[in-house]
Amino acid sequence: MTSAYVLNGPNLNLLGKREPEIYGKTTLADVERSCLEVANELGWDLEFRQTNREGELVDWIQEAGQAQAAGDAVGVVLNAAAYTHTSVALHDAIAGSGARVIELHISNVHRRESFRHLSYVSPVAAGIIVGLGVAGYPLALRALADLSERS
Ligand code: CA2
Repeated sequence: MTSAYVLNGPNLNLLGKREPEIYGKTTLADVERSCLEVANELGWDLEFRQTNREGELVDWIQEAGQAQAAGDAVGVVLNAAAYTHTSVALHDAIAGSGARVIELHISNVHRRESFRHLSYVSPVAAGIIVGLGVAGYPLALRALADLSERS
């Protein structure tokens, strides 16, 4: 079955447990459930993962790119969290693997500190969803479906 990857970066394991005024009260397990509903509807397997390690995100993006090239995956919803703003390695992994990536942020990073305004992911992303809360995750999966049908 075709897979969709939802990859989450550092500290997102704390979602719903800390800073609810910024990120809300929904946990990452709740987000996974909402993604599973959409994946089931679209007939996809879901690879929903979180890591605090940059290199692990690089490995997973390469894995997704290879699966996509083999016709076994539609792409990646990527909330790279703080690595968004720092990681040339993630930029290179996306560009080098050819993975179709929707960049996602729960908060509106453009209303926050200026260091969150720069993204190394955006120039190699197919699209970006920012500031819609955790509702952005299922929307991003639907966007992957649209994009993969069009290409
Ligand atoms: O808004 C987003 O989704 C972010 O990617 C979240 C990152 C932040 O560094 C980005 O600028 C924007 C932070 C993820 C940490 O998540 C936490 C959740 C709850 C409590 C503490 C951290």
